[in-house]
Amino acid sequence: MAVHKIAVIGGDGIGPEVIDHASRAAQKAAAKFDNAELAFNKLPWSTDYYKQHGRMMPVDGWEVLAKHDAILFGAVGSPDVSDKITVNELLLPMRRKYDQYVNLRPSYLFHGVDCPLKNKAPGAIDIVVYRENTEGEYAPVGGQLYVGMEQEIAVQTGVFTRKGCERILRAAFEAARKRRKKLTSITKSNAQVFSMGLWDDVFAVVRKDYPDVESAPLLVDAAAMDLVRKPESFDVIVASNLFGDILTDLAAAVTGSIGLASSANINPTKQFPSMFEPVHGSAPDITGKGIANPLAAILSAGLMLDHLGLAKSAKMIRDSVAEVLKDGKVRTPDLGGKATTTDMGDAVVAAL
Ligand code: GGG
Repeated sequence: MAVHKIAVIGGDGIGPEVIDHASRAAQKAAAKFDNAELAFNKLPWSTDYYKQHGRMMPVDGWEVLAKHDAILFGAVGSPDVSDKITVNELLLPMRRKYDQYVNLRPSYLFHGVDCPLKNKAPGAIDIVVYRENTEGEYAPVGGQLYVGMEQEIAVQTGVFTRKGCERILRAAFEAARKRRKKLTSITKSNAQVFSMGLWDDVFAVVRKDYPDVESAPLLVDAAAMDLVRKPESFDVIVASNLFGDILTDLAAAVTGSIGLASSANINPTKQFPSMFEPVHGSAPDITGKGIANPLAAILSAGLMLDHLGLAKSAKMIRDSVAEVLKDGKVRTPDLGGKATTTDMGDAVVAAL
């Protein structure tokens, strides 16, 4: 039986609550459908860890993580410690450190989920966003001067490299080729003429290698409007770090709930471990109430199984989630029901 080593970082808030269900669903699927074992290594790195140790992870944290085949991640963020620490000293550096330059975020309108838009049949919305994940607007480049004074200045520099643009665009085109062969490249290059102008230039070069894919550039404001007006017109969307983040929350809303939004932070070379996490954050408002929807985390675990080459179990995770949603008996409050996190986790595990 093949053994895959998985680092599990539940993190903060509802992170540990949902990731436990993702772990057990993935473990059952891998054993049952791919004869594989997942060896979980639970790591307590979180805001609580920071409060005890003064850092989000141990000094040798990166070496520890690198020994795993994949990382399953819950969420970070806490009302009592700044995001400058929680998000910026664990989650974002991980994406850069392990060169997880593809942030793949699917949005699908499942049968049994209420769509806030009128007349949308199940499956009508089926989008994958390829978000650039290591540079762009999230580059940790900038600074502040005259802090707290009237003349205070804050500068944050977006970093766009030819290599960075090219590799995410190529990854997105490859994905489009395997789907409905349609790609939309998002920028705001009419205003951000230097950085996103470079993105457009690279897009114009790369698209020539994919004549079989219908591709077009679109400004981010128009993309936001079209995601509400005609989301079915999108197949693969490729976007910068910030725009990809914003558009995927919007795509999650039009497909029913952020509680269904999964994501994979992929290092395509497999030189370093890839990381799989729900799109949602730590949700302090519902932490400890046992009502968080674990499906985003479970679907993220499915993406992890696929990345590990366990294709049958990955498909069964997705099919089981689809079955539970279609059945409609178990719905967490974000889906209009009263079920608990455990009810939902149990339903998926039973369906597997
Ligand atoms: N599970 C996702 C999570 O913890 N998100 C916190 C957050 O603020 N992430 C920033 C980002 O993904 O761009």
